[in-house]
Amino acid sequence: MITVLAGGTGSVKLVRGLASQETNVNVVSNVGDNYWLYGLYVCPDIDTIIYGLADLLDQEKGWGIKKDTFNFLRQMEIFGEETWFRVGDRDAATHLIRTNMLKNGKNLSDITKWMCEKFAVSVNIIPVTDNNVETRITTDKGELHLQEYWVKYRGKDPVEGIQYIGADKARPNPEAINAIHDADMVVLAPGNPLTSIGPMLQIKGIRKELSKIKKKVVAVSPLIGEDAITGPAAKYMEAAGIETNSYGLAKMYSDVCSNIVIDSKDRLLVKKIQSLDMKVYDTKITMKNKISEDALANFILKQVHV
Ligand code: FO1
Repeated sequence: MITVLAGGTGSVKLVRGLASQETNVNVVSNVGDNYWLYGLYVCPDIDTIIYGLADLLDQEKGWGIKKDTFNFLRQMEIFGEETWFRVGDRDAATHLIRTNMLKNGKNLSDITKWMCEKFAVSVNIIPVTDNNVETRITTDKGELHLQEYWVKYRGKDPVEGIQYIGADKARPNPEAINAIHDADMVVLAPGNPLTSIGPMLQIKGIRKELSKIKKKVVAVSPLIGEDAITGPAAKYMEAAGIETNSYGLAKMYSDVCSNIVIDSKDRLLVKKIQSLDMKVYDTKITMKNKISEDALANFILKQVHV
């Protein structure tokens, strides 16, 4: 059994690769970038994994449903609402039904299970917590929700700090704890270490459980050289005072993880990372198509010995 801690568009490709080769896959999903929009509860990381596994994901954008229409959003614009967060019509149905179920007393875990059934997704997707955790980015505009920083202001402003509001009090989902505890291998997906994986590591119970079984934990780097393969990971790492390369990542994860997969182009970092008492594996980590998704998943399943 494999458990993947996942968040963001970088994670879905690896989850897809692993799920195509291993039948028993659990995904513990980040909730820090969940966002309330027009009274609807949007859970981008949960939905991206569900859509990705259901073959509905808009691959080009990395979020939302492929070939979705935007009539609902157009109407909101006519009503004078802000429309920078591009929710498609079919996607809006997901948020609407989720919000209704929450109002009727269901928790996010049960709703996510129900949704997986409706989308015929057999991977078990577990929100890391049913409590509210919100990732906020501090800039000279003040403290912004991650979606405001990244989507509304296009991630342009220098980052002064990152906060995880509610993470210290959040109760880890017991199912997430079990999925970590019982797994043969736990994979920290190549998501953004500060805004996708980071919010989950801030939840004490999750961090503690991972540190107990850290020999079984494998991180997959989202960086090659000093740059993230996609997205603003390097920018956030720099703001957090973390060296922006796979060594910085390894150091950041070193209390919860004993194994790391880095890109072969970063082989020169191997010795330095080994000095952190970590096993280092190198291969091609970019996943541009199904072949490379499967190749990386296969490498993790066959070559990484935990
Ligand atoms: N990302 C964008 O860059 N622009 C958008 O308009 C946008 C809308 C959106 C709607 C639903 C959803 O689930 C995700 C959406 N995303 C959008 C992606 C999201 O901002 C982030 O990529 C994730 O939160 C990072 O994990």
